[in-house]
Amino acid sequence: MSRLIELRTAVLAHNDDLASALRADLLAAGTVAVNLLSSPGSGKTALLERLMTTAVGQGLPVAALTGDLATENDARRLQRSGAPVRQVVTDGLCHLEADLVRDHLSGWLPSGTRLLLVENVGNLVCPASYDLGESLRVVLASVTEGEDKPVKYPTAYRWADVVVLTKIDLAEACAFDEQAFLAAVRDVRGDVEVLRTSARTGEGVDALLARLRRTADEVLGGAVP
Ligand SMILES: Nc1nc2c(ncn2[C@@H]2O[C@H](COP(=O)(O)OP(=O)(O)OP(=O)(O)O)[C@@H](O)[C@H]2O)c(=O)[nH]1
Ligand SMILES: [Mg+2]
Repeated sequence: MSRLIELRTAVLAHNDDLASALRADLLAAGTVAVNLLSSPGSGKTALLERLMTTAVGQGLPVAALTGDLATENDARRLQRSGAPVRQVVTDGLCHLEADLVRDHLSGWLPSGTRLLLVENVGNLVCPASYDLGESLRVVLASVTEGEDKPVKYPTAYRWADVVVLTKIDLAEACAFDEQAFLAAVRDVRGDVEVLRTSARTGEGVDALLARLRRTADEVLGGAVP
């Protein structure tokens, strides 16, 4: 058992080193990466498609990497935004790692990209432990999953910079108790910012994009086009 723990610690430490180097390279190139985590089907791709379509309309240079165990379905959906998108097929791996991200960006990421959106594999457990070189980590939860996910999957929420509640158009139909959800988030992550969105109606998409732009401004130390 202790050998297994040592091995796991070494793997994570190696990933952290690669992620730090990747973050430095991205920032030097004027690119801020955002890592989006959630359980399967929480609405990452649907929200990203709307967000990226809006960003393209505003002239903001965005690009996306999207990770899945199999299929290129999500890349095809995101490409409808008009922005550059690349699928990472993990072949069974339940999360993205920094070297996978680095290798898929190499020779592909268009220069001048300001925001790189990385949709992680749908999973609230493993992705939480892997830094991907991001400057902002966004954890999404949909109203259809119930209110207690933050306390059941605390590791994912503990490292969230922003929490996004998705599918709020369905909240009433699901009898979703938003106050209970917010209390669960607070239990794990204090007063982290929580944004409410619906990819169906578009509610909250502008606010999320503004939040990501603000991070890019702050991290890059200058106005984002
Ligand atoms: N009503 C409603 N449905 C949504 C919304 N966002 C996503 N959906 C639906 O929820 C389902 C899953 O959405 P996806 O965007 O594929 O979720 P995902 O998190 O990317 O899923 P994985 O990549 O498989 O982890 C799809 O049927 C979407 O149409 C929303 O805001 N409102
Ligand atoms: Mg998806």
